Amino acid sequence: MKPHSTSHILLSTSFIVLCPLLLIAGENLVKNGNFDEGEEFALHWERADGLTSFFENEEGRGRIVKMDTLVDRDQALAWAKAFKADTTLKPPKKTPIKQKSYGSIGGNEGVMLDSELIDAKPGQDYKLTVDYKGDGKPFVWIKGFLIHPKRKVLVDAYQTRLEPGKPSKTEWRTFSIGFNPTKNPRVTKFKVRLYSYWPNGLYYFDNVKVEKITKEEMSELVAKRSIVE
Ligand SMILES: [Ca+2]
Repeated sequence: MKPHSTSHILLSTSFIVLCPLLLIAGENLVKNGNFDEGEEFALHWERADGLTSFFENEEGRGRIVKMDTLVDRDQALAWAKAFKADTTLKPPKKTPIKQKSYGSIGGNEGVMLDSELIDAKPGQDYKLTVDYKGDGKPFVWIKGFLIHPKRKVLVDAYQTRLEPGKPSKTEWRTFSIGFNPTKNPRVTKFKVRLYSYWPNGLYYFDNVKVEKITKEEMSELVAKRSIVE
């Protein structure tokens, strides 16, 4: 029996070693996280409205998301409503507004763009990564949902956010956080929300990634994180 026991131990050891490697090379759970899939607009993302949010191309990156928070609030809200009802409408020309005006969408609701829903695996830790450059610090939210038992609609049940530490106005930098949406065990779905607000200006996003990570990676990310969940 002895040789058998030895090989069993060896197999177990290699299994333990391989597991974290497989997880590091984890697939991106955000569909079309680089925004490059799709013709006129990025597939699997909410539609950019052409006044406050845009899908643009940048050399070497393919498609990216740009947000402009220096848009008159009333105009932005009216357009958001019209665009939601009919996405074939042409975006209006921006109403002029002062750079530091609090009457902007950036000084109020902010501008946002959501990913599709992702299934939350119970107990699983995840890493969110995003490339960012722009005039201010955006938030990249993780919004978790439970399904209302009677009404069968999604209900907010978890949220956390990535806030870039030292973003640059002109150079792309990469930022990450760890998160676990099933900290609230009733959460079954989550999504990513790109969000920018103040100061008024331009905010750029690319390569949004959510991947499964090990407990060890999670501990490292939590230790690095300045914002406590
Ligand atoms: Ca891209």
